Amino acid sequence: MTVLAEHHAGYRQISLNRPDRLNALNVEMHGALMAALAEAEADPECRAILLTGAGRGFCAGQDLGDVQVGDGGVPDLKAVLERYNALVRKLRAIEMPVVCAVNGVAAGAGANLALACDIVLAAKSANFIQAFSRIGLIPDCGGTWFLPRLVGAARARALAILAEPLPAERAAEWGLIWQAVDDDRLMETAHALAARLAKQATTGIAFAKRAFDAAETNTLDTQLDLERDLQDELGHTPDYAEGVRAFIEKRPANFTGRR
Ligand code: LHQ
Repeated sequence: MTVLAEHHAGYRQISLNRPDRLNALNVEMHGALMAALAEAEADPECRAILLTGAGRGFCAGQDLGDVQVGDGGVPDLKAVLERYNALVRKLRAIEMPVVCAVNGVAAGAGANLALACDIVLAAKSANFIQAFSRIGLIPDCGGTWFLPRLVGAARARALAILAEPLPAERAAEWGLIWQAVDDDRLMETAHALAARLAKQATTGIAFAKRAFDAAETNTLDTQLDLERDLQDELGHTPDYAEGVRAFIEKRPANFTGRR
């Protein structure tokens, strides 16, 4: 099984599982990961996802043994990239929060898959490596889009060109990720976060994801209209009514995530 899915109360842990290859992605793993995300999406009880890697690495990107290169063969990177693009689109569009627990090295497409998630935690010993330039490629999997937005143009370009490992703590200082966590506390921190998110008003979180992504190309004027429309829709959800009631009654809200 190249991807493992564990069910927890309210959320699923999805683990990349080719530890002897540092969870490098091959065709089978792409299929398994997309299927695990689709199953989580179809399960009404599942309101958050925790993505991580088995073993000492998070993900070393594309399995370089699984792409045709050289020897007169024409590498079909387009087909490979279509799979990554579908994954990134799914992670951004999935209507629930995705927590990524980067348990070890995240290289190439593995680094940028993590950045496509909503809240990224990393073990202090983990590194992010935009490894692409080492093999003559550019950051893909959304890298050229995510990096400058997260850390600014100067750092984005140097990360991409130099392909030097960026340690988790510096990644957090730079705003590439949310938090660097002591190695032995990473998974308990990530589980606590996923469990907490699964009890939040998750439709609101899904709409916030949509709004942030739309804001990347919208004018302020258009974005204000979008916020008005999304807020209006959220105003009709049971979670909004419950949130306001709970505030007035000075008690914790009991959210369901239902529309
Ligand atoms: C691997 C890999 C790997 C296979 C470690 N593949 N086996 C999209 C479209 C099309 C084409 C190309 O790419 C893309 C997007 C991309 O992701 S491009 C970037 C691809 N990834 C890389 O270039 C990273 C390659 N890996 C590394 O540089 C190192 O493994 C890192 C820095 C991640 C970790 O180094 P170490 O901690 O020293 O571990 P290691 O190198 O010894 O790796 C452990 C094993 O995993 C080893 O196998 P072995 O049989 O010797 O134990 C590696 O060969 C294998 N492995 N990454 N991407």
